[in-house]
Amino acid sequence: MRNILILGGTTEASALAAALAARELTATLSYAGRVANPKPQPVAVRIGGFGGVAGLAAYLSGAGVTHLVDATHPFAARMSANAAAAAARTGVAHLALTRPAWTPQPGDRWYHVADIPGAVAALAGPARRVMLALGRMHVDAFAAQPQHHYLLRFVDAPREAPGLAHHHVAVDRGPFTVDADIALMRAHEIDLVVSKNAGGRGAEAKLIAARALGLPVLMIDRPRLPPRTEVDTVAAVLRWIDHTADLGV
Ligand code: 3Y8
Ligand code: NAP
Repeated sequence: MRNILILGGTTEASALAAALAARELTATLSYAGRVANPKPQPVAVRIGGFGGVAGLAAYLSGAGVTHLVDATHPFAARMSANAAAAAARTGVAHLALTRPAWTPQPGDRWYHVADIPGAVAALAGPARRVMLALGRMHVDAFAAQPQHHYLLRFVDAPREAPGLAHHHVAVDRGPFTVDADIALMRAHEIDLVVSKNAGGRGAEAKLIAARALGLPVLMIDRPRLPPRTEVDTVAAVLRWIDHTADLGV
């Protein structure tokens, strides 16, 4: 009896949940609980942390999970590290569903930085109008460069004002569209976009909009993740589930 746990929070996780529901396979999608109203799913949903590696291992055993699919965001490095460790500890079959990193296209003006601190350091210099499309969790780091005007985009309205002297908050959840992102950048006279190299299509609109407007992009490279088997399509996950189930693992 297959019992699949999806670590979710991405477009790919939702697509996998839909495919598993269509095949009437037992599956649960897990959210961290970062936003007020996570997207409804056609499978069971659980919300909240597990309590580190030990908590996840206990959950896997207690819930009789047979397959663990890590479909979290490429920047959710702690969750992915915990998933690999808990799968190794319990022997539960483990696979990552991720998406290829974006690569610069003709007309792109990308400047790569290694991480959030690197992006903050790269913003030293005269005041600019910066679109920080990084969500809510890293905004405070940019207070080290208070000279800029920041356009922030959050999933939920902030409970308290972000610690940036000059900012505007746009409350919106993706997937975003190119036309809307072009209009947003024009309305706020943006001259620089800061982005994680998330990959996928849900956050890509801002890169296409920046290209159309000839704007530079500060691209934050992905954190290192533990070694694991990775696929980048739902079909590959379904084949893996069928194959590992046949092996009785
Ligand atoms: C809670 C669950 C789906 C999933 C949709 C994807 C696409 C739209 C684009 C910009 C970039 C950003 C952010 C982003 C996108 C998808 C995907 C994606 C980027 C939801 C969701 C949860 C979250 C958490 C949220 C983070 C934030 C990051 C906003 C659901 C809507 C910036 C990542 O306010 C907060 O605390 C938000 C926190 C983690 C990163 C951060 O550090 O702030 N995602 N986003 C998940 C949970 O609780 O476990 O409601 O759908 C999901 C999606 N957001 O099923 O359609 O596949 O990634 N999410 C980034 O890429 O840089 C926005 O603004 O251009
Ligand atoms: P993270 O930093 O890697 O994880 C921190 C802790 O949050 C984990 O140790 C775990 O707590 C909990 N957690 C994370 N993802 C979880 C999940 N899917 N289910 C249950 N608990 C989870 O993670 P994050 O970057 O904050 O991401 C949180 C969520 O937002 C994930 O669903 C991720 O896919 C989504 N997301 C993140 C980004 C991003 O930029 N980071 C972008 C888009 C979507 P315990 O240790 O207690 O188990």
